[in-house]
Amino acid sequence: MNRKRFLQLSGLSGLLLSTKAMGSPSAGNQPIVLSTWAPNIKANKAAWAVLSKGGHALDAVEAGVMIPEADPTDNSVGYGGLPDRDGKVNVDACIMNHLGQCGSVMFLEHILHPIKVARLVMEQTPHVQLAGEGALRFALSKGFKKQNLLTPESEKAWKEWLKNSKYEPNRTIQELENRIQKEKQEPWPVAQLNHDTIGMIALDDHGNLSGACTTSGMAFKMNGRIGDSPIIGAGLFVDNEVGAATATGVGEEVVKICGAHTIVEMMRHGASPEDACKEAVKRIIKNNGAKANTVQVGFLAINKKGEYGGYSVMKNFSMAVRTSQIETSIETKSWF
Ligand code: SD4
Repeated sequence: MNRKRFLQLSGLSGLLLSTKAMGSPSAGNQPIVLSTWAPNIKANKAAWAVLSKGGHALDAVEAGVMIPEADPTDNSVGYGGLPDRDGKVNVDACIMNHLGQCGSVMFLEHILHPIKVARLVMEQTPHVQLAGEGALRFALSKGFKKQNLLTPESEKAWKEWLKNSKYEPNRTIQELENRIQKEKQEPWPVAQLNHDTIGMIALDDHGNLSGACTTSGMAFKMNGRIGDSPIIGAGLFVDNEVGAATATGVGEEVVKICGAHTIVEMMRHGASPEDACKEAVKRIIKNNGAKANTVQVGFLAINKKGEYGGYSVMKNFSMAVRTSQIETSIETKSWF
């Protein structure tokens, strides 16, 4: 099932365990997990299995994002991800814990769970980032097996794309709306989907925050292109004194404003999670002038108290939330 379709259905299937408004705190040190995009209710479930037993946020986010990484119907993360313009699926991922430790892999091929490799970079190397061939060699040395991440459906979508070979990550609101309508009628992968990375942030009942972000990147990107998702401070940032933030969308725009770090710093100075995300969105709007209403970027944040929020440039961005009281998805506010 494609993501936008799921989003429409998830409004029906979201479980409201009690009435809670977006942005309300989880009580005390009540755990919470927040993910980009409604379909990631499924990923939250895996994270919640860890958090609800008193487990650590780091283990929760790792377990959570492994769900879309292994899902062949998720065309923007891991296995089944749409390839670059050379037909190669290469993935980016990063992870960050409550101690400020972090690890990332980028431009990595053939590995089903890049998030696990990113965690090993954090835990078992003196480095923060490994890329390409070196990242692959490191993964293989740790026992990961090479795997073909290109599914027949993704290959078909790529061949379809080659007919025009137009790289168009930006869309007007009307084009986005049309795409959603089209997806209702035609099964994936007829439409070219984008912007569906999973960024997941969590607070555990020890009061610690962690986050993870994983993606196959923008569909039909140039070979070698790296987005925001594996960049600490862009696609993900965690400061255990303050909060955590993550991003999805056109990575170049997120990198230009150090998105996740900017949001955490806003929260440090007193902004609510939603307002901090909105401020980051405003910077993207400013950078893009008249084109701003074609650039989709969505941000999510949690603060140390468990308050959460999100904001996006254009509408149709959603977050999946799980606490002891709610399991649902919420469309965030947007600029346009
Ligand atoms: C990137 N931010 O590589 C990612 C793209 C994305 O769903 O969010 N795709 O720029």
